[in-house]
Amino acid sequence: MKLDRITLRQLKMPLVHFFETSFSRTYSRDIIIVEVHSEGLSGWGEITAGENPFYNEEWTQAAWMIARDYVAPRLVGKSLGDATEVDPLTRHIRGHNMARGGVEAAVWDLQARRNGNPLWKEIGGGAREEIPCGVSIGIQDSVAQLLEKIDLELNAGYQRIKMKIKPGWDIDVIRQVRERFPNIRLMADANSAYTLADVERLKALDEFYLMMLEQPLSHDDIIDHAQLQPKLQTPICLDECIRSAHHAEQAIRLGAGRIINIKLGRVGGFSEAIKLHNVCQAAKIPVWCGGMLEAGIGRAHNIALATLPNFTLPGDVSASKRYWSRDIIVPEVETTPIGTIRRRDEPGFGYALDHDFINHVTTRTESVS
Ligand code: OSB
Ligand code: MG
Repeated sequence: MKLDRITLRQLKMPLVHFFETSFSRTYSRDIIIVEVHSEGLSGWGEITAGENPFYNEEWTQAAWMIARDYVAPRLVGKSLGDATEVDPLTRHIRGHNMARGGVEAAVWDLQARRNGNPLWKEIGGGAREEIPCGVSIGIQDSVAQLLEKIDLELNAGYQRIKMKIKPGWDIDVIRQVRERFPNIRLMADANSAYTLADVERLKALDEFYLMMLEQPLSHDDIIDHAQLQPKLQTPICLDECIRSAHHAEQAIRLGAGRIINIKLGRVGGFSEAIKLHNVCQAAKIPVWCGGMLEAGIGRAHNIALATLPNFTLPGDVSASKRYWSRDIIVPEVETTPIGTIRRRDEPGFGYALDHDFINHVTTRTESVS
């Protein structure tokens, strides 16, 4: 696989509804998509960095520069045996996993297309034909709005509800959700909004029998989570603090959580995501696929990833229409009435690109050759 050229495109895409976490509210996304050109074929990836460095240190502008000035130049002109060679070629770039991972995923897509395989087969997935889906529901302006949204998503068939929490939008809100929906699979994601000083408040959540509590403590902490987990009945799920398979090994060894959310970008691409998946599988720690408000390319890559065997819990990968009035792929990602997404059998990530629409929402383009 000779990599001839890498093109970055930045897209401006308004969300159909704002998305609020404990760290910020987003109305519109600035998304970078990556095209890797090779001998007349192209592979596509998406860089999942947010608009601000609040989820992790990455953000669109920085990711653009890292991809253009550090990742792409290390790959362009090289002849690769296969996509596993991308990670070692960019690994000495410290951090910036999303920028590295978006390009890495594009090379996997390219390889799948060259081999005429669906991406899920290329990465060794395919344990299931349909992936189980949940939804992530942001902090709302009122509890009434949250209840209405949950009702809507349950009616659409989604298998579990994740609600975002923060101090002041937690115990009382979850209590009202539980009163209205006593039997649903419910979980909460704090995005690092608490510290060990909040142990009593977090213990109070046990009464709501949540499936899990996601990343309650600092984005870069494992040790405090290990201290918190034995004090809670609710399983802790780690997100932000797991950036590599090695972190997962350490977290599991310390007992910092019982579940891990795997995000392709956060860990730097498919190679590392697969390693992390395997570490968790060996330790009997179930995983699920997280999301970063992706457009269609990132969404499709997540679907492929979630066909690996240990992705046994419903993930945050959901229908395009929950986020976009029009997605950049055709067809859009859709769910079945039982809250699953079917994997696709076309070569590569399995959906067609809507090039006209991509051009329409592109705000800048640069190529490295
Ligand atoms: O913590 O999982 C998170 C979105 C942006 C940043 C962080 C997170 C999220 C989500 C959204 O929960 C999941 C999705 O893409 O549907
Ligand atoms: Mg999370």
